[in-house]
This record gives sequence, structure tokens and C-alpha cells, in this order.
Amino acid sequence: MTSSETGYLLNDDQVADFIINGYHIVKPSFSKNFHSDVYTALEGLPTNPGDAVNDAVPALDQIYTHPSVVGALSSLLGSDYTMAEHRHCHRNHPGTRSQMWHQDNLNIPMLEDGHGRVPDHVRSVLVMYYPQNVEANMGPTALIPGSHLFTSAPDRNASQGNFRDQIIATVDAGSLLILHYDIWHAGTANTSDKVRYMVKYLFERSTESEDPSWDHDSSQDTRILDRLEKDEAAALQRSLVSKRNYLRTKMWNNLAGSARLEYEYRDKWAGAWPQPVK
Ligand SMILES: O=C(O)CCC(=O)C(=O)O
Repeated sequence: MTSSETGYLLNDDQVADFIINGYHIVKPSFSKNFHSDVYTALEGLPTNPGDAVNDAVPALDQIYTHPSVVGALSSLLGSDYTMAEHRHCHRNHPGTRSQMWHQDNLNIPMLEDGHGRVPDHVRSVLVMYYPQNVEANMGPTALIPGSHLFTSAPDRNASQGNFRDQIIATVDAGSLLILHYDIWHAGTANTSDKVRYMVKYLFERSTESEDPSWDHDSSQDTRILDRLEKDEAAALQRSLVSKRNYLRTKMWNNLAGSARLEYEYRDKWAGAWPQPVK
């Protein structure tokens, strides 16, 4: 990371927001016509170039070397993160139907003992780049905040329609939606008369954190721990709140290395009996 990128690192609250919600939006500044030129170049492609989309539209490379993008990715993945070879250009023409809810990560067991992987880290993120404004009727990406912490969410999520706390990412041209790899998301229907493009990339962590790779201020630790225990992402049944809080703190600690927070089990249930509602 160069000194010009350090001014773009996330702060503690932005990292906590990512852990709580599973997404972060960056809008790098480019010249006025940059994104519309990318859009025009994508419109000119005769076929989908697949993994070779950056060769077909070289301006896309500039997005991922922009300091605000490098700063955000370094904060979440460490400064030695890598970009995967796979990327995909989604061209959603008018009339494109909604996708089913899904996670891109397959959650295949990775531990030697055969148990499932616990979603307690940020090992990979998806980055979705939109070269045009995305209005509500143009097929914006939908996501369920906080759903990256529940990889055992039943596969039948896939056949549901709307969720109460879902986010519909209507964004300005040039925005990048950074998603935790485990988050439940879907492309929605394009009922407009405009083509919506989204180019998706995958970035991966290379090494474990020894120290926070973001702009960390340890004087905020108590407040951050409080946020990790109390902030709501999407409505959750009460019995899952302790699991959620444990995973949030574990994720923070895996990112923070030596600057870990002390997670202590606290019995929150002792005290006055619940009273009937009058
Ligand atoms: O088209 C979109 O907005 C989302 C696409 C998507 O879900 C995916 O590529 O995994």
C-alpha cells in the first residue's frame, strides 16, 4: 500500500458496519465521462468476454487501482490481497427476470476434521461495479444484510421472494458494492427500457492479519464491541443473537490480529421475569 492509499483506509466504524451488514459501497472519483465510456465500450462488445472482460475494456483496470478501492479492499483483506482470475460481466437487458437468492460461496467444508467452515472471517469479497446509475426498475442487486454470518441458512431461502429487511442497491454510476462472499444476494428484474451492466470480481485474502489493516483507533474498542453486540442488520430470532454476536466479534478479532476485543459470555437473561402485556 502506498501513502496515497492510506488516506482511503476504512475506519473502525466502517469495518464494524461491514462485519454487521456484510457490505460496503465505494464510489471512486473519475473524470466526468469515465463510466459512460465504460458503458459504451461494454455495449460495443459482440459477445460476453467472460474472464477476459478487462482485456476487452482496459479502462476497467483503472477502477481496481483507484486508491479508494485499494484502501477499502486493503482494510478488509490486508494490503497483500489478490484479484481472482474469474470475473463476469452481467448484461441485464430490459425484461431480464429476477435471480433466485443465492450465496456465491458454496460453503464446502474446508476444515480438516470435515466440519463446515465457520463464517468468522473475511477471506474473500465480491466486488460489483455498475457503470451506469441503477434505478429501482433497472434490476438492482438485492441483498440480505447480516446473512453472511448464517451460512447454514436453509437452501430454501433460494425460493423465497422478498425479505423484510432486504436492501435493494440502487446506486450511482461508478459505484462498487463490496460484499462478503457468504452474503445472500440476487439480481432483481429489469422492468425498465435500459440495459443494466454490472461487472463482478472476486478478491481474496493472502495472509492472516497480525494487526488491523484499516485506520484503527483502540480508544474506540468499548464502543465497537457494544455495536457488535447491539446493532441490528436484519430481524433475527432471539436465540440466534448470541451466535451472531459471537461470530461478529470473532470476525473482528480475526481481522484485528493483536488488537483483538475481549469477547466474554455474559448472562443477559437473569433479572426480572417478563411481564404480561396489558
Ligand atoms: O446481477 C446482479 O445484480 C447480481 C448477480 C449475482 O448475484 C451474481 O453474479 O452472483
